[in-house]
Amino acid sequence: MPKSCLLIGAPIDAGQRRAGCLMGPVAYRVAGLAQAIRDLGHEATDLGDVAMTPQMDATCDNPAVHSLAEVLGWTAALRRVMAEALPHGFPIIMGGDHSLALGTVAGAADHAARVGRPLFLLWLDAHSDFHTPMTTTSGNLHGTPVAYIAGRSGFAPFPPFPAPIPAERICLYGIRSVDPAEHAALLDHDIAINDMRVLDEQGVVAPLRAFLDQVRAANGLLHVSLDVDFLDPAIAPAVGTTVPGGTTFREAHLVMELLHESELVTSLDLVELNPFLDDRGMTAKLMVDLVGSLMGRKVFDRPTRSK
Ligand code: HAR
Ligand code: MN
Ligand code: MN
Ligand code: MN
Repeated sequence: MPKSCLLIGAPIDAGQRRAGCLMGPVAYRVAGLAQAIRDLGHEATDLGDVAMTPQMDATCDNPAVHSLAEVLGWTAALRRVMAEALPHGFPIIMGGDHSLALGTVAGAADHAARVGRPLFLLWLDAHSDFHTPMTTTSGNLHGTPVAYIAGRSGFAPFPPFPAPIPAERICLYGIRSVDPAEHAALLDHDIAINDMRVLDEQGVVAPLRAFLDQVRAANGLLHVSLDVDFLDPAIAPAVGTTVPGGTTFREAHLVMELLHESELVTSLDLVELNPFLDDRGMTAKLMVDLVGSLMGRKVFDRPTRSK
C-alpha cells in the first residue's frame, strides 16, 4: 500500500561528544532519500529540520551528564513534531544522534494513547541504550532512550515518559555492547534481548517474526529505531561508536524486507549517522537503500508471498 512519508530532519549531536551527527539530515537528502521512496510508488514530503530551544535552567545530579539543556530541548520539540506528524502519514526522522528517540518515541506514545492502540518498539542497535542519566558514566545521553521509554526512574530533569512501554513490547535486536549498569538493570526487565549471539544461532528471521506476530496480534503501532551501528562497521563506517560483529548487508536488508511485508511499521528513526566519518557517502547510501527495502523494494518481485 502506498504510504505518505514525512521526512523530518533532527540535526542533534548533543547526545554524545563527537561532532558530525548534525550533518546527518543533509547527508540523507544528498543521498536521495526522498526520491528513493518516491521511486517505490510512495509519497515523500520533506518537512525540513526541526528547531530546538535549549532548556537552560535544567540540572542533573550526575556531573558526568553533558549538554542537558539541548537534549531536553530536542526531546520536547521532537515529541511534539512526532505526535503531530503521525496522524498525517509515516514519519521518518533523519538524525541526529540516538538521544533524539527520547522525543520521537514519546511523541509516538502520545499518538498511541490518542488512538487507543498499544505501542511497540523495535531497537536495531549494537547498544542497549538502557542507562539512566544517573547511571551513565560517559554522560552521553544517546545511551539512555530505551530506559526512558521503559519507564525507568532516574530521569528527573525529563518529563515523565507518557505511558511507558511495557517490557514485553520492546525488542532489542543486534545488541553486542552492554555496560555493567545496563546489564544489571536489563536483568530486572522482561525486554527481549536479541543479541548477536542469538542472531548467529537462530538467524535474523525467527526472532523478528516472533516479535512481529505479537505486534499484529495486539493491533499495535510499531516504532522502529535504526542505529547505524546495528550494521557491521565494514559496510557502515560513518558512526562514532562502531562495534565489530554487526549485521551484514543481506541480514540488514532481510530485516527491512520482513518489516515491509509485515505492514506493521508506523514510524522510523534513522540515527547516529556521522557523515564526517563516512567513506564517499557509502553509509548514507546504505541507510537510504535500507529504507528502500523497508518501503518495498525487493530482490526479485514475486506476485505474492505469505506474511
Ligand atoms: N553504553 C555506552 C554509553 O553509555 C555507549 C552508548 C552508545 N550509544 C549509541 N547509541 N551509540 O546506541 O556511553
Ligand atoms: Mn508497500
Ligand atoms: Mn543507539
Ligand atoms: Mn548504537
